[in-house]
Amino acid sequence: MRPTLKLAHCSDIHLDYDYYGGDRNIAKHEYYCDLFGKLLTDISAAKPDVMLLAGDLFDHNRAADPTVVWAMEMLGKLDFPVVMIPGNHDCLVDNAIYLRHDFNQIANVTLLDELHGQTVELDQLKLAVWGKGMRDHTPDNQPLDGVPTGLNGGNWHVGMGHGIPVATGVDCINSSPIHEAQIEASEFNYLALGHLHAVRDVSTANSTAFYCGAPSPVMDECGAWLMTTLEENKPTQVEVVELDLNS
Ligand SMILES: [Mn+2]
Repeated sequence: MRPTLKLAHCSDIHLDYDYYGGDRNIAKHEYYCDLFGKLLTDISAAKPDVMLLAGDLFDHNRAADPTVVWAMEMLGKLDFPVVMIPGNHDCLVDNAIYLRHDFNQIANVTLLDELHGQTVELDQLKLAVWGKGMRDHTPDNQPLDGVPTGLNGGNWHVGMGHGIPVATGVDCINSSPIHEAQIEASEFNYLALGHLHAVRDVSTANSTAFYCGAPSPVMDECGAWLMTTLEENKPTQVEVVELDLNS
């Protein structure tokens, strides 16, 4: 019997966003750090068993070292495990953030950064999480290429990916495509996706897969994250949690 698990799924924090210049960069730096703090406060209050961060914690690989160290400290203070993947904005190019700073040195954090994919097993939770690093955000980069098959029934299995959803039959020239057929073929109990800054259900007949949105509201979306519940003999449940930006 696997334990009932609560997965907090978040993504696309974009720390150190700096496309405005001058004083507005300082304001944006503070805004995104505040949002990250608020996100972690809300997630902690909901007492998840694990947090999944599906890419783009940082807006670019130029993120200042003090920002990176601060983010590492914030993650390290959480009293639950964190599993995370790089996104296209914090991808594994030369001198990348994740090459300059070893997130796997944080006791409760696992960064899945192998380019061909890897699985971390959180034994106490009977949870196996698969994901992979991203170096090149190009059409050839397929975040779900190489997902494991033949998954054992003794664990919960979660997959992570960072890229753009592509429906079957649609010609795609986008970088990092996540094809509907790949979602359907995956055997995961839940697929935690990032890259779209909006909540989106991309589940198929046999797979539950969601984009969790981003803490920063875009257009008419709310800042959001997802609380996903895995429970024996029940369908995977996904609850959208809106960030209260005024608290
Ligand atoms: Mn992205």
